[in-house]
Amino acid sequence: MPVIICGTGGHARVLADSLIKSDTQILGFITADKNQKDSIFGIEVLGDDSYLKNFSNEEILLINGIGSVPGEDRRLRLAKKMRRKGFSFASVVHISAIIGEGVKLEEGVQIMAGTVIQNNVSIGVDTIINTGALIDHDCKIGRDCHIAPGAVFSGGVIVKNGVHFGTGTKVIQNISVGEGSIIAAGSIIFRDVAAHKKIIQKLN
Ligand code: JB3
Repeated sequence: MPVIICGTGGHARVLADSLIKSDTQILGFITADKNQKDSIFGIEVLGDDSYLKNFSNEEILLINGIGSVPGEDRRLRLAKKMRRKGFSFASVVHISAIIGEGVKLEEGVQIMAGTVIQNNVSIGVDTIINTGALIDHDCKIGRDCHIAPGAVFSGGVIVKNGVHFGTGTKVIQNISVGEGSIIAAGSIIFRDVAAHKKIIQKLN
């Protein structure tokens, strides 16, 4: 099915690039940014979310092009609003991603360029595995997580919903991370993290 990308910022452009490379038909972008120019990579910016009234949810899939940033819920709000209207979100997997046997990707997952997802990993709804992240065997990652660029997970890491791992985070094997926690960029995680914790640098 053709797709419409919601958002016109950096995250949306990274997704558009990936979709172009996999020959997905992109009908255009919709955005909340009134100053957005008319096209991106030669693809039309169609207007705001009201443009979707021209489509039934059986004709198109959406791409959630709003990035996930700690403390902001714009991405989640958009996902909820569009699903309430009956739309579904396509998953995006960059052609350069290496995906192992038995990997399970739920609706709306976004796997960026240069990632490696080893065998038997599962990734929940709308989670982003950003550029160059490495997720080793048997990791279970919940929904609405963001694994930022360059993060590295060893095998068997269990991550509940809504967790943010900052750029370059490293997680040793068999660690569990509770719902809604935020792990700052560059952290090294070698003990379990409870729900709703903020981890800066290291756990000692
Ligand atoms: O660090 C990396 C690699 N990526 C970051 C990403 C995960 O998150 C990136 O550096 C940014 O920190 C952030 O990317 P994003 O979301 O592209 O940031 P920003 O430049 O703020 O763009 C947000 C876009 O969402 C804008 O184009 C807004 O107009 C659009 N937007 C916000 N609310 C919306 C809505 N678009 C639609 N269609 N509907 C909305 O409700």
